Amino acid sequence: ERKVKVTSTSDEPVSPASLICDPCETLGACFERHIDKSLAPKERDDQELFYAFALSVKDQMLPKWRATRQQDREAGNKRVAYLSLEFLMGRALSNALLNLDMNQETEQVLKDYAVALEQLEEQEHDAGLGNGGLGRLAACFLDSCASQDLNVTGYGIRYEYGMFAQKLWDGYQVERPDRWLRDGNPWEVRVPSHNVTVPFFGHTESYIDRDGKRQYTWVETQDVLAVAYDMPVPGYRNERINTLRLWKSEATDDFDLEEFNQGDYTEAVARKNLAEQITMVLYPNDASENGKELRLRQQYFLSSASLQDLLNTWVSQHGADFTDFARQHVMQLNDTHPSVAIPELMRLLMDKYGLGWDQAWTITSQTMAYTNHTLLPEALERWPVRMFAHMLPRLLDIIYEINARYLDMVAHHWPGDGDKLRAMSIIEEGDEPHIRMAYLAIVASFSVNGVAGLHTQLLTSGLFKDFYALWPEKFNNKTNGVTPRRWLAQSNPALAQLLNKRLGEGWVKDLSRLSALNAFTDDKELIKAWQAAKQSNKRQLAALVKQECGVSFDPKMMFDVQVKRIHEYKRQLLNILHVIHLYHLIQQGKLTDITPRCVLIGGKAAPGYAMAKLLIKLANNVAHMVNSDPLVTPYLRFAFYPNYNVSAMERICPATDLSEQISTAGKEASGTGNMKFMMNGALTIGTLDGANIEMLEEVGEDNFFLFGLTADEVEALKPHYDPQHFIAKSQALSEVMSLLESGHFNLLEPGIFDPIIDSIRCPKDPWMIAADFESYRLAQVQAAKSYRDPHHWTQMSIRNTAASGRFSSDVTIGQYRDEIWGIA
Ligand code: GPU
Repeated sequence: ERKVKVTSTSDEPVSPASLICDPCETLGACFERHIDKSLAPKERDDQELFYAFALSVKDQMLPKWRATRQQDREAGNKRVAYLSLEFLMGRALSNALLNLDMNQETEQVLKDYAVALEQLEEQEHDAGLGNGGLGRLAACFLDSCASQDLNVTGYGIRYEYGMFAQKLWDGYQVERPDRWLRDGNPWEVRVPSHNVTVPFFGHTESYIDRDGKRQYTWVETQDVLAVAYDMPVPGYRNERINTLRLWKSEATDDFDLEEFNQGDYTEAVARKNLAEQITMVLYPNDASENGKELRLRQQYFLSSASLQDLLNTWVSQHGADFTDFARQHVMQLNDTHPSVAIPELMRLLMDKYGLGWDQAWTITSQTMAYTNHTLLPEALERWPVRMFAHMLPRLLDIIYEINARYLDMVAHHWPGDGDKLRAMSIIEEGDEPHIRMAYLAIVASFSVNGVAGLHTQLLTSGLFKDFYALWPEKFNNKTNGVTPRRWLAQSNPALAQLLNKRLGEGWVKDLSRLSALNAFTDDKELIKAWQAAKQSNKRQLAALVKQECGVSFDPKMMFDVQVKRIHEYKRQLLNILHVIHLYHLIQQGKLTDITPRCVLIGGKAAPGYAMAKLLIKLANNVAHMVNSDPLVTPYLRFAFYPNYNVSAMERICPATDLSEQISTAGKEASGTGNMKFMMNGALTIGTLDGANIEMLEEVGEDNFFLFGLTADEVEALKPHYDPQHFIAKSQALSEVMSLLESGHFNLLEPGIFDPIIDSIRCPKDPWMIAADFESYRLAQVQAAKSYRDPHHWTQMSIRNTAASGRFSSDVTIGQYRDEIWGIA
């Protein structure tokens, strides 16, 4: 008898009883059972084998998952909810096997089925529920929280369509839908017992209660059902399985009751779509808001469902006594995207549980913590008051009340200063008044953090200066990090084995141990092994680039890589101009400073971002010219990697020699790709921006190719920036501009790159491409020169890995834990 009947409390993840395995059942037996019982009776393809295998791995997690829940409940530990519109998880299988230490067992099991693990891994769809850095940070944080045995739950949205798939047509990006759930998701567990309903529209009414107090209700709402889907988040070899709870929107049974009552049954059922649309698709905008109503619906849906879930759990254990609630909870807001949680918590506490304003405000302002991820004005969320009034009328009342009380305080601090009041108000007045969500988040949070030293400094001295004057104690820095499990142990087995041999396995949990490598930088054997690992990774990437881009990369050449979202501030253009410059030099036979290199650029453009899309086209056209000139290809090859995503990065970062982190100083809040490359022994060519500054601090200037204006210099130059001056001064840039302007890269498509050319020549160019070109070129000359000394290059590579310990998300999460969350 191997099936165990499970009696579970409503808080536990359950699978259909027939699929629950005996906690003692081996992985192999479990796999056999799933092949037998969970798949349709027919020939098995790799996709189905993957599915059955993933189900088996999940089954192995279920007992631990339950135990974790029970333990947290019984211990009465403080709960942290990480609220985020994005969780860019990528694939789960290899990560689960690593964290659960099941790789050896897996190998044994799969032997019997004559299938290689890599073959199964390739079948898994990336969970692309995020755009870029912000979403991937949330995923790295979940791994670190579980690995450090912290009671942290991720709350997000179960988008049916994740980040779009990028295809290239004639060098242009085209978007294809990402139906990542089409073949089923073996990891998720639907938890109907946690359903909640989320209200929309309707209006507010007030009444006088029995005690003579005025109370408010939100009536005639259209309710949407939020259904919980849980994904397991296994800690690294520590028995903890945390939860990522993703909400799916569904129609309630009495959705459009009116229509049902009028007898139009089929029409009414079809209209369920309106409710189900909410979680249909991820908005593919990175660091820019687009003000769409559906997006606000998503934000409110996530915020309300998650808070109701937390409150339900609390009430089921403590009744409606909220005295200790704030001591027991923190809600970390991943940017302002879920900041509507602030008025929603006020509403639930007051309207549903009958608390007074003061008690509700104390609880709210003691539990909310806000992380800011950008200074770019186009990314700061502002919602039209009109939209709120229509969709979330009760929340608008509450926001007005929060603002009124807060502005009293501002008036007290700056007496008689009407401009200050206007500037700091949560409501931006004008023809179309807006709600400034960042201001709301600051006012209501006990902690406001930036994501790198420079970023936090710029927040407190610029964007949020007035707020810093009012509440200096709220502001703090938490420099980002990345998880060494996925980004080193899992994605770079060649290097990981080398590290294990030299340092033992402790580095996986304590990345600071990598600094011990510094003692071996003269060790010939290590250097040889280090080079061999990199070469082997480069051979694998070369095969992938050949397959995906049709371009042959030679592993003996330097691999120079820039992968990230396409954005003007990240300056892929600077990189492309440099490629054009090298191409031009080579064609002229000026080979003295040339080191053979393969340049790779990858990244998605927001579908509405014309300039970003044009940059992709430029990269592809330049790549075509470079790769089709046999005089050039011995020295230079250039490819654009399509559909860059988490799984692609797992293969790219271990094989990179030179990492491009070249944003205009002051614009990249932190960067996290920069850290993944560093960990994997790439050298960075970069500006003094975001976390680059801290990376440089750790590794030293001798092991980093620094260039460009500082953030202060960028600001100082702004009023009198004259690109023509910089172009005239640089022969290299002049020649690059001439070549571009001659139409050399778009002979059959005259004029298409004019917007790019104009942007470089425009005195208003906020990204100051021309100003930094010469300094960038010289840093590239240095990098090229260094690469020609493989011994020294490898020493620098080792020093980069050795210095990367500070950028483990374990370190970052340790700081969140101690300095914001206050959890053990
Ligand atoms: N970031 Br805002 C995003 O990826 N998306 C966003 O919508 C916003 C910020 C990024 C920052 O650009 C990047 O510098 C940072 O490392 C990352 O968030 C995580 O903090």
